[in-house]
Amino acid sequence: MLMSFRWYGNKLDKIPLKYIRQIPGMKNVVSAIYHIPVGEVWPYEDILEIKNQIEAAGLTFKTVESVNVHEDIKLGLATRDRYIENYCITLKNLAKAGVDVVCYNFMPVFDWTRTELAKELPDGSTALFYDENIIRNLEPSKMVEEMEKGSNGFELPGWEKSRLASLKQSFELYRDIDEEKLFANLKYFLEGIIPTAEECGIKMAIHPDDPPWSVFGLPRIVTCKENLERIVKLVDSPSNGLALCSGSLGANPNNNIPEIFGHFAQIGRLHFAHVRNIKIYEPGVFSEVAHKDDTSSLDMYAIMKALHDAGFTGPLRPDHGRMVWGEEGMPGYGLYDRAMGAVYLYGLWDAIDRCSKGSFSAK
Ligand SMILES: [Mn+2]
Repeated sequence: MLMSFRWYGNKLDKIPLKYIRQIPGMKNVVSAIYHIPVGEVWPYEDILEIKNQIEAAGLTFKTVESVNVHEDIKLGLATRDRYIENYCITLKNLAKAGVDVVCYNFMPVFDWTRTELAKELPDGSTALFYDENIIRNLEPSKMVEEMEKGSNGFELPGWEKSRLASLKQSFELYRDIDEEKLFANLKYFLEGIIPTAEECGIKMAIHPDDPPWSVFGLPRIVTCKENLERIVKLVDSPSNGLALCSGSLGANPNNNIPEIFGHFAQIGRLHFAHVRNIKIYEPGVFSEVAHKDDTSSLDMYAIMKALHDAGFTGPLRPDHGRMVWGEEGMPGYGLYDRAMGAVYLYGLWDAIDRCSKGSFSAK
């Protein structure tokens, strides 16, 4: 397991790399190039620049989240081939800079969705919150406004203005796309990029839909074990893998998270792990919470144990955190609670690892 932390680059992220370096056990940074429009090639020089910054801070840059997939690819439009070609060039440039895992998602129009970005929890901290009852009565454009209002002035990943400019038109384009068509468009995309990924040693990792069900009537397919199994078989290659996210998949209590993580790690298709907790209040209503408290719904120990038992060596990050201790930052991406989460997971891993060896002596 390679303990990792997401960082948005020194223009967008106010957390300095030297602080990230001070989190015990932290080794690797997950980042991306943010100023290139989706669908265009990431220049090698730009990748090298961020890699050099990260390495100068004593950390590695082996993992990218995300190289976003152009909407024309998800829609299966004739223009998709140009964007797939560009995607392949970006993969080659990333590999040349030493990146070996690339995360992406295949959610139509919207990325992750929440109804509140600073829901106050009983201890006074705030966290991201989702209520299906609110979504049901909300216009998508109103949703975008709410997200913008709660963003603390940050441009939220997945909610970039450019992406949401033509919302109405996007919904119209998706009117004829059902889940089967979306699967077919994903297969076409994978057939286009996986040979290049194989060639240059990149492992692709698709992130689950968040939450893992249809939102605003749009199709969503990265939602459950059955669909994940189907996705890794769309192109049967070790380069076609998953970025499993406990908080995303876990919002549906029918998903057995430790079992799903263990299974895909064992068959060599888990390339990236996001491990965080949520509390489900009722079906379709959940809050993000601390990695461990008395009320959380997911068993972090069981997830880490499943990864350890499978010999998982890929990058793992604490994913989102709450806002605590008066910190003001990008919702979900403050320093303090993510650091606490990372250290909790590091501690679990340490204990599991030592127990598995029957040796309790400190190294
Ligand atoms: Mn995630």
